[in-house]
Order: sequence, then structure tokens, then C-alpha cells
Amino acid sequence: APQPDHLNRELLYGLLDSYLKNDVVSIQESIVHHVEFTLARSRYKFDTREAYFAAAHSLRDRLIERWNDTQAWIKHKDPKRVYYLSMEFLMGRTFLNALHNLGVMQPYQHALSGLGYDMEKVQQAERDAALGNGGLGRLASCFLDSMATLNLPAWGYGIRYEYGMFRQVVSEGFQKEQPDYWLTFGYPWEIQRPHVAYPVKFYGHVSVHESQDGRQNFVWNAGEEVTAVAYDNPIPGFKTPSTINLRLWAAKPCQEFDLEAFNTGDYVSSIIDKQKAETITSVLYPDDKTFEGKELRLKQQHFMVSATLQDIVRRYKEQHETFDAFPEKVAMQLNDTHPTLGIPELMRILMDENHLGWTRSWEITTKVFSFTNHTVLPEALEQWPVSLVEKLLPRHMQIIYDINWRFVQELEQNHGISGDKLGSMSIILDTEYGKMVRMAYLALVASHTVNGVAAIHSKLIKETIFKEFHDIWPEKFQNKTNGVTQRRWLAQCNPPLNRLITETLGTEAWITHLDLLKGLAAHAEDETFQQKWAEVKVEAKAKLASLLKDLTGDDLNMDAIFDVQVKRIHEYKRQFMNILSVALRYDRIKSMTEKEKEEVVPRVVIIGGKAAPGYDMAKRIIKLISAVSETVNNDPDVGDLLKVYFVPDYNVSLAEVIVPGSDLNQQISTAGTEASGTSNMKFAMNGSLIIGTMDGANVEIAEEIGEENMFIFGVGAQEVPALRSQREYLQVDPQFQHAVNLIQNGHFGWADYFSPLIESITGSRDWYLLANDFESYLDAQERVDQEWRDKASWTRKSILSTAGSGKFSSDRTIHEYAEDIWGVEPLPPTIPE
Ligand code: OX2
Repeated sequence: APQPDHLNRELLYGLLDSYLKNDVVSIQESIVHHVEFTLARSRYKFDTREAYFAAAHSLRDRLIERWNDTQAWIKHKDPKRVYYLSMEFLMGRTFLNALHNLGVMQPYQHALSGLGYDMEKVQQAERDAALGNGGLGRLASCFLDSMATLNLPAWGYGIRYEYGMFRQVVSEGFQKEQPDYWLTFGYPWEIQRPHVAYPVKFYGHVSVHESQDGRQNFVWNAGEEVTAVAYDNPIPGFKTPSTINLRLWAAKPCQEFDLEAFNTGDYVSSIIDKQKAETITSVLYPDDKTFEGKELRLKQQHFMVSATLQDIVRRYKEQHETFDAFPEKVAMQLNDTHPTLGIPELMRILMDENHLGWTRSWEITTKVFSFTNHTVLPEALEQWPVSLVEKLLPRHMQIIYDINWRFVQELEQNHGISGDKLGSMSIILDTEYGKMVRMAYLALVASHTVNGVAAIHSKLIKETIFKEFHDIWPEKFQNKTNGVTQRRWLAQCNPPLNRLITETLGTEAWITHLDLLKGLAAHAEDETFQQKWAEVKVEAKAKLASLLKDLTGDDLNMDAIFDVQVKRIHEYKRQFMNILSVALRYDRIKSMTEKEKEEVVPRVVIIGGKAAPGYDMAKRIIKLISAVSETVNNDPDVGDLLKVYFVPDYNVSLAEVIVPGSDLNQQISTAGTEASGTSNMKFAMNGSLIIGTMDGANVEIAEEIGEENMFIFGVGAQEVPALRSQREYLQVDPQFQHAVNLIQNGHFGWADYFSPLIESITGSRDWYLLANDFESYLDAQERVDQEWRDKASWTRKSILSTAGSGKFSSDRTIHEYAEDIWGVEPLPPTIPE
């Protein structure tokens, strides 16, 4: 681009020598300015949504100042940077978060109310950015918040899907998926960077050229080329100027038009052909746990990592002559195997485009990548057909073969491995349908570190799916127990609890040092404090009740236990077991005398979550929950003693109301199946008691807050394999049988539709051991009811839950990644001259 003839630096520095002012009047001026000049509306007439957009733009200006300075500062210091590569970021809303982190909540509130707008309503006008499925994507977003807050030189990289996670509509109990075109009114938090664009190639063939020094040069002649355009999303840290970047790529038609095609005469269809490029980043794949070998998905993965690596390499080369320092300047974290193609892509860039030999390139590559595994479920593990990779990415397939060839050599020569075992460790798997690339093995071979996401999960991957790799490379394996950001998940979503904690601890330092919450334990027995704690919970419950009132028209019984299970619908998460116990509870109440009913502890059961569109069983579970809900809620014999609700379209913003408003939350996966879980941490922080199995992070939560303050039940992960082999001989508990009969006999209607569900938990089919754990689950539920009767004791446990959740901050998690895996250090958050 042409440069200016003369830069008047003095004038420029003088013009922008201080940040925008954050007094109420300055904020009002900037909001009104954006109403007029950004939205082109009249300042005398703008609705709540326009108020939101204008306020968002004014806040974005303030983010950009900090973003620019942070990036200039990082560039000036040139420290080692960490890049978090993820196909999903489940950001939710940004407005409130940015207000909090920038410390301008109060003046914005006053500014808006002065103009006649209610902050609560303005904030509701924002649509969730739902570019993720669930735990994995939300974890990535929590990590960004922590990386910014900890002043780490970090960036996130991902895809700017035009359609995010589908909107779930429940009609007559059946899930319907509706497209989430979230960009309809524009997204004020992003900055498009049309000049930050890279070509991404697909298909074609590879040719080999002999260079003068006798070396072979591989040239990939692509059959298709698209352009990746950057959209930057500033991520502010809390109480620090540090504002990091989430760079999301969108696909656009390639700029270098193939003139040949245009000259053949069919100008219009040539343009239309080019337009197809954009479909690459159209839609987020909505399946959480089953691998689907779709070509478009593979394209998305390559598109993301190719643009990202070109960007990272370009940034590095701006400041360095050779690649010698690359591993000291760059760390890349692979969020599951989805971005694993980054490995052959970096090899290709180093070898084919920068003419480094294999050995140098491999040395560099294996020093920069590290990999996180998020599940042991075999159906989730990515295996791409070699034939597909070969067609789409011919050069990458060659490189993967080469990596594998050298790896197998190493196994034979250095580890004395041969025969079947070689085959079982090979990156390429031979199946009856042809050869497959095992992405997890590729990631493992090339990464310097692999980690699980909770202690039990990290132990399991060493013993099961990656056992043979652990045998040869024990030092590669680490654990990094997940965490969540307490800014969003406590400070922002639960203001009354925030105030009580701050008042009690005499400091708000817990917002960046969550360990301080343990100071609350000293007050757990204090009656007046318990009283205040209970009042705060009532406030949060009232908000949840009003949400349900809007959804259903019902007034909730505020004395009831608000019992919540919100997460993706999956057989391993056992929502089915939950609803079976609800059916029993209903049946029990039905058979009671009026006198007996007086003793019943009332419950409001709230279940929410999306089923992958192709996951038939999960969809039937939703219908079953709805059917039970329909029967129970309309039965006058039951009245206020039991209510069941399925909350449609569970998402981040709903979670921000549901989590604080719950008394009890269910984390009831079959032991050994839920890698970590992260909502368990959010609930515990907000003083909601956990009923759960010894699975995922529940185990560590129990260590921290005490098993006696939770309702633990069920078999442990070590017992599961043996039990699975004994399933057909298991004597089922009569209550389990009774609950099953109720459904089978059509008590809730739809008996035929539910029969595949019943079959799936019968005898040897019961993979997730519902029958086995049921009795112990009912016991735990009984303990819940008993405990509720003793209000002081319940409140004590609730306080101790919050007090014990200090470990589960993503700040702690990120600090560990930075120290043990990435080798990156915080930058002092000084603003450069
Ligand atoms: C999820 C895991 O199922 C969950 O247990 C974990 O808490 C979360 O990742 C964050 O680590 N897709 N989502 C997950 O795994 C995969 C694969």
C-alpha cells in the first residue's frame, strides 16, 4: 500500500495521547455519536436494540485503544507467544463482560439510564456468539479471558462461522433445529481486516523438481484456492489494559481470478463458482461427540490451520531472519485433534516454502505443538480416510506418510517394537473400508506434550486410549484440570453473591485470585451469615423463576429444591436416569395420602440441552423428558410438590441465569466417561450442591469442598469395565424395573416411541450402567431431601461449596499451561510510549 509522504508525528501523538474518557457525559456523547454516525439513526429516536449497538460501539472504541497498545507492546518486547488453536469458541455475550473487565459498568449504567434506557434490557438485546457446541468451546473462551487477565502474550485462532450452534425449538416435545444466523444485525465486537488475507489451497497434485544442489523440491499445484480473511475480536483482561486478540477466519473467493475461466465466455457462472468458496465457513458442525467424516469438515479444519500458520509464520518472519528462534518464540496448543492438520501444514511451509530440510523442520515442529485430549469415547476420535486426505490435501498426505514412516522406524529401532504392536501404534490404520489417518496419534507423535482435562481423565488416557504411547513416552503426558473464569461465572452472572463475598472477605481480590474464596469457610457456621447467604440464593432463584414464568406461564414454588441438569443430551451423561427417577418420584406422590404429602420436599426439576441433529437416542430422551413434564405438571394430585421443565435452547446466556438460581445440580455421568465437565465448577462456585458420580472433575471438586458437602453415588471408574461384562446377569433393582414399566406401559404416552430407549438400558445393552447405579442414585436423592429439611445445614454446605471452588478458576489452569507446557511469561502490563 502507498505510504504517506510526510507523517506529522507530533501532531498525531498529541491527538491521541490519552484514552477516551469514562465519565458519564463522555460516555453519553460517544453513545449518541454512534447512534448518529455509525447506525445513522436519529439521536432523538432510537430503540433499545439501537441503544445496545451504539453502546457496544462506544465500548468497542475503548477496547480498540487497549488492543492496539497491547499488540504494539507485545511486538516491541517480542516475547514467546502462545497461540490457542480451536475450531470452537463459545463466547456468549460480550457487552456485560467487557463493561466489567474494563471497570466501566457503573458509568455506562448511569449513562444509559440518563438517556432513558435500562441496562438490563439493553444488555438483553445482544445475541450470543455461539461458535461452539459445549464444554470444549466454552473452555476455549474461558481460557481467552484468563490469558488476557494474566497478561500473557496470547492469541486465539478459529473460524468465523456464519451460522453458529443451531437454535433448538421444542415443538410437542420434539427437538427442531433452526439456523442461527447470528450476524443479521451485524456484530459490533469484531474488526474486519480485509488486508489480512491468505490464500488457502485444496485438491490438485504434487510435482517434484530437482533443485541445483540436487535436492528435491515438492510443489503443490492446487486445484482450488480460497482466501481466508481475518476478523479480530478484542478480548479484554480484568483490571488490566491487556487486551488480547481472537482472530477468526472467514472464507472469501480468491482474489486472483483465473482469467482463463472468465474468457471462456461464461462470466456469470464463473463468478457463481467462485462464490462457493464462502461455504467453507458457513456452518458450525453441531455434533459434540461423534466423528463424522464429512469432506466439508476436513476443509474447515485445513482452512483454519492453514490461514493461522501462514499468519504466525509471517508475524515471526517480520522480526526474525531465520527459523532458529521459532521454538523460543512460538507455542501452539491444539484444542483436541480438530486442528491437527496444522502439523503437516507447518512441515510443508518450512520444507516446501522455506526450504528447510526434513530434519530441521521436524525438530522445529515437534517443539512448538502441544495437544489436549477431551474425551475417551471411541466414537469421538477422529479418523480421516486416507483417500479423502489424499484428494483434498495431497502434499499433506505425503508428509503424514513420511512422519509415520519415521515414527515406525523409531519404534522398531529405539523401542524394539515389532509385529502387531507396530500396526496398533501406526498413524495409518488399515481397515476393511480402507486406510485411515488416526489424528490423535499424529497429534501425539508431533507434540511435545499431551494433556487430559482432569486428574482422573489424564490417568485414564495413559491406561486406555494412549497406553502404548505412554509406555514409550511417559514424560509427554500431563494433566491440566479444567477451570472456568470466575469473572463471567460468578462476578458478573451473580451480582448479589459477588457483593456478599466481597463484603465478607473485605476485598474483591478473589475476582483474580479465586483461592481467596476459602476465607468464606470461616463463616459457614455463622447464623447471620447463613441468613444473608440464603437471601442471596432466593434472589438468584427469583431470577430463574421469572425466566421460567416467561417460558411456561407457571409460578414456581420458591420453597422447592431447584434441581438442574443442563448440558448436551448424551447417553453417557444419563439424563435418562434423571428422568427415570423423576417418574418414580411422581408415582410415589400419586400413591400418597394428603397427610403423607405434607412430608414431601417439593422439587422443581429443570433439564436443558441440545441433541446433535443426527443423534436419534438423544432426541428420544428429549421427547421423554417433555412427556413426563406434560403429565406431571398437569396432574392436580401432584400440585406444587413436583414440577418438571425442559428449557429449550440452552446456551451461555441462559446458563448465566440458571446456574446461580439452582440449589442442586446433577453431574451423573457413568464413571470414566465425562472427561472433566465444567458446569460442575460453575455450579459449585455459585453455591449449588452437586449430586454426582466420581467422574471427571467431580473427583477433585470432592477433594476440595469435601465429599460430605456433595451427594456422591455410583460405582467408580475402576469398576466399570468389569461391570459392563456382567451386565446381562445383573439383578436389577425393583424400583428401576418399576420406573421402566411406567414408561413402557404408556403412563406418559408414546410407549412405542420410547421402546428403543428402554431397550438401550436393558440387560447387556446397558452400556452406561443405568440399572447398576440406579439404587445408589435414589439413595443419594433421598439424602438430598433429608438435607433440605435442615436449612442451616444445607446453607452451610452451600457456603462450603463456594469456599472450596477456588481451584477451579481458569486462571489457575492457564497459569499451569503457561508454566508446564508453553513456557510463556506474563508481560508487565505497561503501555508503551
Ligand atoms: C468436552 C468433554 O466432554 C467435557 O468433559 C470437558 O469438560 C470439555 O470438553 C472441556 O474439556 N468435545 N467436547 C468435549 O470433549 C469433546 C471431544
